[in-house]
Amino acid sequence: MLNEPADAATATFAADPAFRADVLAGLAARPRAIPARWFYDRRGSELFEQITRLPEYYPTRTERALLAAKASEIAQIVGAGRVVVEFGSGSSAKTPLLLDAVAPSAYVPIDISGPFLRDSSAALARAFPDLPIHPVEADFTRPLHLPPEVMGMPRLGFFPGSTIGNLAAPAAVDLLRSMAATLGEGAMLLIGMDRAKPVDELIAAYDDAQGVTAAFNLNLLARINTELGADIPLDAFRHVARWNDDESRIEMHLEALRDVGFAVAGERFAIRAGETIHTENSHKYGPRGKRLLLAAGGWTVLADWTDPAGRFSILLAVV
Ligand code: AVI
Repeated sequence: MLNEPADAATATFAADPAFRADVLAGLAARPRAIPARWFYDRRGSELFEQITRLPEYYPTRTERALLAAKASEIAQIVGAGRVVVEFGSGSSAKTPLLLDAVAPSAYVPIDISGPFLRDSSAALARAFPDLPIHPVEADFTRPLHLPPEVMGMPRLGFFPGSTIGNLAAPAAVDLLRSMAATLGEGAMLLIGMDRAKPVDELIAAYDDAQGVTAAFNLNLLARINTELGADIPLDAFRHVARWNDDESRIEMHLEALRDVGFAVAGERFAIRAGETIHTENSHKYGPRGKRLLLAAGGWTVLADWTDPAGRFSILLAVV
């Protein structure tokens, strides 16, 4: 059933116009696709934190162990006294490991979510009372000015989690170039990149037995309903994770289980049974692909560390 017009109007008015535009354009496109960045409302961020602790989701724990194992090697190359600039810092869960290792002169977490940024900065300030922390609430995908307090200081960018993998190559290259512009001449970048591996391991990581990833994917539809005055029946869709070998990526989709019609912000859509809405790409890299991507983004690789099982890599690069 459609929402009352008054409800729809109120919800539409309060919604982020970029969210509204992406959803309406994405549902009208063929194939239908909505950018993955809209997963992360409060509930979506909570579900993602749960995903990082799932037994099947190897990236977070593998990257953390690798960072801990290579901390002193990283510190040797980076040297002390750089400003650590973390892109999309979120809960800053891996940050203490790096801050302990590289003895930075300051820490600049950048995140689009103000509340998240304030909470994680406060927690880090308690753990590192002598470290100057300058949070920046901003969209890190565009070049931005760092706080005046860190002007002229050498920088180390930190971009863990293989978040780069959520972008197709052209957007990933743009982001790497934008990071180089933000960090400036002589900067270094420490970046996590997930590796290609057997398909069954990948599918398990993106379609876990407890259904947390399914809830994360379906939460996008719940968010559309709440924020855009929509009436999408959630039970008409199921979570699908599939491997796209040509593109070397896991894709997440929401597949219609039956023919379904609904309205979003007053516009009507009809989706046939079996049709999907593509909601996320998570690219997995081979040894050369990682370096090529960084090179295209203006970065020269100085070091490339991989865990013993070959699941995940951390690369250090210089601009
Ligand atoms: C944030 N990003 C790196 C995660 C990934 O693995 O691509 C998002 C995610 N999607 C499903 N599970 C985790």
